[in-house]
Amino acid sequence: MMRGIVYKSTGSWYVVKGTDQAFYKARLKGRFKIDDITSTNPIAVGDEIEFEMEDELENRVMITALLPRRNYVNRISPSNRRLHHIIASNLDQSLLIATLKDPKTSLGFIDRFLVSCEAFHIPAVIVFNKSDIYREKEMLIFQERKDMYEKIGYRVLLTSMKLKYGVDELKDIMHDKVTLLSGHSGVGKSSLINEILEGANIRTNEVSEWSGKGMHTTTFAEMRDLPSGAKLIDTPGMRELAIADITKQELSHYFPEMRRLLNDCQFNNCMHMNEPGCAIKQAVLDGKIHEDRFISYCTILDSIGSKGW
Ligand SMILES: Nc1nc2c(ncn2[C@@H]2O[C@H](COP(=O)(O)OP(=O)(O)OP(=O)(O)O)[C@@H](O)[C@H]2O)c(=O)[nH]1
Ligand SMILES: [Mg+2]
Ligand SMILES: [Zn+2]
Repeated sequence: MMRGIVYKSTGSWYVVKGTDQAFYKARLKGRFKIDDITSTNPIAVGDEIEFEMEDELENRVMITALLPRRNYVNRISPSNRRLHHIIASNLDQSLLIATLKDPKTSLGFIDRFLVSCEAFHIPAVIVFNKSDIYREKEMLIFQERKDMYEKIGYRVLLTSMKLKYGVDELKDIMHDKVTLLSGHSGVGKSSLINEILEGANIRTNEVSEWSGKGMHTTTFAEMRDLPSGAKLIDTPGMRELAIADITKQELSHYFPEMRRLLNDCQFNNCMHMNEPGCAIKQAVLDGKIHEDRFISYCTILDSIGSKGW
């Protein structure tokens, strides 16, 4: 029996790196026990696993057990809303790669992402990439967003993979850590890894003209080692991020600027909509909570069904 970490998962086969530092192509043992039947994938990138040699000549192995996960991020499966898909596990932080142009990342998407990270207790950093194509208008929006998010405790970066701007700061942030890269298709996640990991040569693609959203170039999540010992996980771009497993009641706990004020609401089950004596709504009126963040809160609240989603 050997131990290792999953570096790539296609759903039907896997790449694992053993503690011997060698890479193996792996599949799941036939009767692999799945405890969590609401997940579409029993094994995800970042998982620590046990495996056995299956074919020594071809370096093929069989995954026999999954070790407990420290944490994970998931999203609702696009094909079945009752199931969720585990994107990656055992993470130290999550970088949201956003863009203000070609394609445009909406504020709503950023806020949903931040809520997910808060719910999973994974620190989040927001990176605005493609600064080289921002004009005055976009730079003003960037400055506004940076102020808004920094005020509530998130780190915000401006980068350009084309001009290699901000790369050192990124390397600094990633040092020693397991970092997940997320964001829409075409924002530059794979370009970022290519830039940080010279010679990585991950396929990237022009953002398609017709949709403005980009064609998916990366199709499966994949982990890469950095010389510093850090690990970076590239993921396929996501168009939509669902909030999995969060109830209406707990949503405001995942907005840091609201969390601080929750005890001041008159009702302890206040959802900050029409209740009297609501400290959150007062803070919005006083300009202490940004209106746009409150709008995101309302939109997400509305999208959560009575069962959590
Ligand atoms: N102008 C400009 N273009 C960039 C920058 N970063 C990436 N690009 C371009 O944006 C396009 C998409 O980049 P990718 O790295 O493939 O994007 P991705 O996020 O990995 O996309 P998916 O794999 O589909 O999720 C490519 O044509 C890149 O060359 C940047 O900082 N500035
Ligand atoms: Mg990619
Ligand atoms: Zn309230």
